[in-house]
Amino acid sequence: MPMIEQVIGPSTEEAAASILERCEALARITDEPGRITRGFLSPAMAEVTTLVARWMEEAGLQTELDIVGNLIGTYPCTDDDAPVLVLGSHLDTVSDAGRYDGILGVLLALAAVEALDRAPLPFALELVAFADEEGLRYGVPFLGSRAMVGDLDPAWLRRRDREGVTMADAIKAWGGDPTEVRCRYAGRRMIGFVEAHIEQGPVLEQRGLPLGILEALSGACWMRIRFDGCAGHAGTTPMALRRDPVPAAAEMVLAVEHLALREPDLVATVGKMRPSPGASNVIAGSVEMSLDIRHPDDRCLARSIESLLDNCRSIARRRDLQMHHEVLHRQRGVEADARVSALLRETANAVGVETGELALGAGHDSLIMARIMPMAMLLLRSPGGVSHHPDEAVLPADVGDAFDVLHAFIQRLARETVPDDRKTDPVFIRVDGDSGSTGVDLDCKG
Ligand code: HGY
Ligand code: MN
Ligand code: MN
Repeated sequence: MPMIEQVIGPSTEEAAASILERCEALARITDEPGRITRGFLSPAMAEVTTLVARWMEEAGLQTELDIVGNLIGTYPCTDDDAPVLVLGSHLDTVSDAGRYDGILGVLLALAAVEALDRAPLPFALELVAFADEEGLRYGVPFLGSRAMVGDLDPAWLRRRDREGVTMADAIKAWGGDPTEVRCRYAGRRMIGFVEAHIEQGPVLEQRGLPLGILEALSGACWMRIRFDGCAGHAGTTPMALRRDPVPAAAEMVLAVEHLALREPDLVATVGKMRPSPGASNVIAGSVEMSLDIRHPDDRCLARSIESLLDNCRSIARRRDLQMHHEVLHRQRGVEADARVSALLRETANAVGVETGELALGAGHDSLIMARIMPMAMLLLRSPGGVSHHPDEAVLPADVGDAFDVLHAFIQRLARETVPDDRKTDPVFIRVDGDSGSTGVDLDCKG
């Protein structure tokens, strides 16, 4: 297999400018005029997916959409059993989002692949643009990557969006088949999944670093909690006779804050709260809240969840209310793969880019892809630490650095990936069967 020659691609500045232009082009495509919002299988998602697919094809990739709308660009490779490197991130957004969360990771990877200029690689390379990471439409995250690893909870298919459309019907209406969910990489040999993503926090900026290499991602739990009381007339119902769930919810929100302030590294957020029936002159009959709670250590996360639920039960008893809760998403924390991360770090050093190591509280598709293959993340500095907000930003120079590192990483991997008979390959694993679990390391460097 001819080794990859040094391909003269765009300059770092040209690449960064082109990537940021494309981020702007995608930012103009939204389901909510005036702000950036793209939900699972929405019209805006269809439009950005079509545009990114065109860019992928112009870069020489073969494109396809899987059954939940993930866009996959496959780099030409003649060997069907070649080990696979997967790059990418997500194209969907939260509501009123920034321009870079997810999108920048897809476009950085695309630019790095484009710069290869169709040079042959000794491994297969797939660029994935996930259809849903944020969980905006159905309240549960990572639909794209979960479907890709063959782990989409069938109960989730019955979840309804605000218009009452089930996830299964949304997938069918889009042209997919929700019964077809299976691990895309079963039986394949995997090098790993490498995701470039903005840090979304203040650490790299505080340390004066342009890029970081992920150490670990926090575990998380998304819950729905509901207090049921008794609706009534706001004017005629004496205070002493009320069973009003809204003050109970207020107590619970403060309890969430107190617990997270007390417990180091715990973060907990009530992002949604909806009294029902939701009229100003009606005492609510019930109030439903979201709870997003995260911690790097899973035992501490489990303890914190139980402590909060106990607190909710005692609030409900004291106020003569009913309390119900449903765990929507529960994900243990994950460590980045040491070998792939080392290759990323060494590559950054070799191209003269300083990096730091950091653990993240944000959830990423890497959490899910790590279930079936080695995972590593390249993080970009977030000026002001702002994300999930229109003021989300990146520095063009950092985008240029990330492009250089990703491009050089692919080239370095190509140089180090030699035919199996010499067994000096970087780590490859084979994904076995439907479980999507990983097989035994075929071989790896010391
Ligand atoms: O919620 C998260 O951390 C990610 O942005 N989906
Ligand atoms: Mn996000
Ligand atoms: Mn993201």
